[in-house]
Amino acid sequence: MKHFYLTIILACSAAVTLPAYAAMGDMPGMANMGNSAKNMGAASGQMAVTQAFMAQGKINSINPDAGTVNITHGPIKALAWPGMTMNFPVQDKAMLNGLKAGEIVDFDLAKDPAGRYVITRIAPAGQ
Ligand SMILES: [Cu+2]
Repeated sequence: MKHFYLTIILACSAAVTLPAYAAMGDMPGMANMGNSAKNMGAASGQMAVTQAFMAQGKINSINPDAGTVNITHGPIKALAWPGMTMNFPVQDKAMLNGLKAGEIVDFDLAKDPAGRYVITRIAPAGQ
């Protein structure tokens, strides 16, 4: 998991960003439109607040049984992630219905209680 190291760094910076992060809690489920760099570092143990990170990528393959989708995504600035190819679990396997390999998609990520980044929304790009 290439993101593990980065996740640790973000967690360590959570203390200084906590006030801004807490303010975001007034808008549960609201997609974070870009200016989230200073709000990142969603601390584990604060799962009452779910922050979504928007991303775009291309589907390489879909695994309905595992509930995962392999995506080559662009950089996700809010998470300080470079572009890469990786498997993402989806929140609900039904979200994979209708998706196709080769499709360009917009998707939202949120950290689950286990610290994994899970896709909470996925749709063809521009929809
Ligand atoms: Cu990635």
